[in-house]
Amino acid sequence: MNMNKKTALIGLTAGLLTACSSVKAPEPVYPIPEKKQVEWQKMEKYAFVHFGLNTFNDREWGYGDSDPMTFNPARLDCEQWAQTFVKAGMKGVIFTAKHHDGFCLWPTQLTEYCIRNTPFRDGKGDVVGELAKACKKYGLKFAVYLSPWDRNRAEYGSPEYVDYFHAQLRELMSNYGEVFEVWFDGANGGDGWYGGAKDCRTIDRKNYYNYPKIYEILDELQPQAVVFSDGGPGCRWVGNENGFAGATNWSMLRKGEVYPGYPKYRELQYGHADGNQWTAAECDVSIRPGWFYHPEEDDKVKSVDHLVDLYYRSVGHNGTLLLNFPVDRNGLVHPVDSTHAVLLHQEIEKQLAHNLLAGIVPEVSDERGGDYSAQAMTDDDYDTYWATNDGVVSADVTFRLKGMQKVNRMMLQEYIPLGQRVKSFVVEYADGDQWLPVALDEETTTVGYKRLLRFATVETDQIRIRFTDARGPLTINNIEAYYTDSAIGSKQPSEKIPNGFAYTVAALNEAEALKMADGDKTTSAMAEGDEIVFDLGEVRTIHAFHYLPDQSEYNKGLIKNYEIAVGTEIGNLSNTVKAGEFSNIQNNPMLQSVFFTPVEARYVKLTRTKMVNENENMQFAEVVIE
Ligand SMILES: [Ca+2]
Ligand SMILES: [Ca+2]
Repeated sequence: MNMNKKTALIGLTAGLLTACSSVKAPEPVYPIPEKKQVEWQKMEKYAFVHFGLNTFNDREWGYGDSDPMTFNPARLDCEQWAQTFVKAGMKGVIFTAKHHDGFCLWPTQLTEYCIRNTPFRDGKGDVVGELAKACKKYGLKFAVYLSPWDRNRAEYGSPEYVDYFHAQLRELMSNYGEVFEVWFDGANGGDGWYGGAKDCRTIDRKNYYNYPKIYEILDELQPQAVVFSDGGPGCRWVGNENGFAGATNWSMLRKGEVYPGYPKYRELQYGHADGNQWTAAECDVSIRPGWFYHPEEDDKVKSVDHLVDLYYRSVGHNGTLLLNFPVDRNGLVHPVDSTHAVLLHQEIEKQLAHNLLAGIVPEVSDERGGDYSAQAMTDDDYDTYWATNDGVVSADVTFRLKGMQKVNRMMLQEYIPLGQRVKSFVVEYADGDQWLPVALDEETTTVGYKRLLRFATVETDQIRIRFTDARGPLTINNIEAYYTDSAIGSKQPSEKIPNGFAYTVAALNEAEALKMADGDKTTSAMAEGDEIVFDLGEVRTIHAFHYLPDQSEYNKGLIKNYEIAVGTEIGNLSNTVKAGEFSNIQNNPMLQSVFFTPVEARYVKLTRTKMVNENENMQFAEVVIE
């Protein structure tokens, strides 16, 4: 435990200098990350490369029968990849050494289905080796993806294949220097060529590959590597391939619960609040629609705007961003892809360039003191943090700015080596003599390694963060604030109606209910009584309720105060997830969005506790539950 040693050392040094400043560090709140997991998270964004036989056969998942003779990139240049990634601010790269088709991009001695039997460099090529070398030269970390599923191998499904896979891992881990991560894909078993059998094979996803043995091999050969799989153990899949984590995102999972192909994978966006194993989220996404190169996707590369938004919702949601580049048939990163990736990096650098809080010592409502004082939040040192006293799980942090300033971005970090703690917080700004919350369109619950907030611009001379609940004393190591006039990737409270789950409303006939779910702002549904219950048809994980009031000239049936309760059974809707006021709805009846801690529910009950006009029935132009 390097951490404890270091803490002890700090305590000792302080004790020698002045006896009174030797304040004890807060106890860890378990689970805590291993040191290598903290180092991994600090990488923040790194590249993925999908390249192989699929690239030359226009496939996403090769069946295992593509002819190795088709693999022949004319201008393969791993230095071009590495230079691109460095310019795009990436700290490393993960390469598909073997995808599901079983084809190996290094000269393995364990199968003939590999780069030795291609025309590329007369069968003497080694893409894994070339990339490892280029990474070293350009200061990038290197890692590999090795598919457990193998649609080429005749023995797939039998114990012999597992021996083959372990030997393959051992070979790959022995010859290319240190890797920072090993990526095991959750897609496993199904149709394949399987040595010509062309059949369908299912495996026991939990036990077939003998993962304990795999971890043993990795501990022996690459102890610093973080192991990716759907449920970790090193880091986890985020539950989608769109590149974002939930705004609420715990870096923990309940040990042993999640396995490759876990059916409740959507939970992985949020983690398990009561998890007992540190397994932070990695957000994988391709810069194009597909993971492998397809020429018809040259004009479908994700826009810079889209990529910037994803950055805020991955790195800024306590995850890492793993951005995939489908290397093309020449063996190069396509120029459109590299341009967009570099612009993403430059845009983030620009938006978060001038920290308005640098060096300002905030006022705090509680302080442990000693090394754990308020100035540790703005000293630009990752390893110093402000902490509250034992037993204090809520506190206010108030920054007095240098005069009136525009602000619309914030960064918060808690000191994860001691565990993830913050459960909820509110960001406010001073407006004259009152404090108002900033307007943002996501919940402010967890912080973790890093939380980035985008909100409607405020002009103020004071910013206050109210930490309202935590799993232990607060340990905040960094807070920053910014203003940007760039609209790129800005996700501020929008007029756009989001997409949500389908629902029915028992109290309304079908035609009336449809009016609040037709995406048409001009049609409204009316509901009598004090409450309305939405049935999602099945249990879903939900985190938001959006209400677009009647948009007609008279804005009928405006709800002023509300209560939202949820449940899995119609008879028990007692779990109130949020109650409050739709502020200023009378003057500005725009989309009202209520965000809450993600919860499993089938039924959502909205209760009107106050109407703008008490004699009117509730009206809804649209209701979206997501
Ligand atoms: Ca600090
Ligand atoms: Ca409508």
